[in-house]
Amino acid sequence: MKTKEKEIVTLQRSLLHDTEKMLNKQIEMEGKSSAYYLSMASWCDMMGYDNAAKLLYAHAEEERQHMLKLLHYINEAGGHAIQPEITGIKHHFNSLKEIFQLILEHEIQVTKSINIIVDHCFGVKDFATFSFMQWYVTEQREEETLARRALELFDIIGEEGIGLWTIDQELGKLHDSTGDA
Ligand code: OFO
Repeated sequence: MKTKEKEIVTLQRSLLHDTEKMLNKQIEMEGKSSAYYLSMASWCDMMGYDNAAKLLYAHAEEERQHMLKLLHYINEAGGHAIQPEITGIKHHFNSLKEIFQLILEHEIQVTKSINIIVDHCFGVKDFATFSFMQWYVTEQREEETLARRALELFDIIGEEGIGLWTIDQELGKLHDSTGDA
């Protein structure tokens, strides 16, 4: 590339290389979340947990939006957002409760990853990305809370008799009350 062209490309970039790499890793994580929740939704659908399935289909769609939001941000900032390879998604689950346990574990990992990016951005004084990432910080708080609320239903209601049916009904209400997953 000629020196002049190089200068222009450098001027167009407002993202540091490290930050771009971290955001691309986060794209992959959000893409995996989307595929993971779609797989869970399909399992719930197949098992007849209609409300859990509805909640998880919506959740999968939301995660895709989280991925796209990052993708657009990177490209707008002069970087190159990479479409991630998604493999190794789990398709079989032991129970409805296991699904929400896995979701909580997964969301805690996502929160950690977001916090690392936020900490990095603050350290390198990339305040634009720091500010952009605040939306994800808030979102993670909500998503962890939702998974915890869902898990509480198993303790409060119990899985015996019509327990699982009732839990599925309550998951539907949880979904309606948050307006998302
Ligand atoms: Fe994207 O918030 Fe969950 O993973």
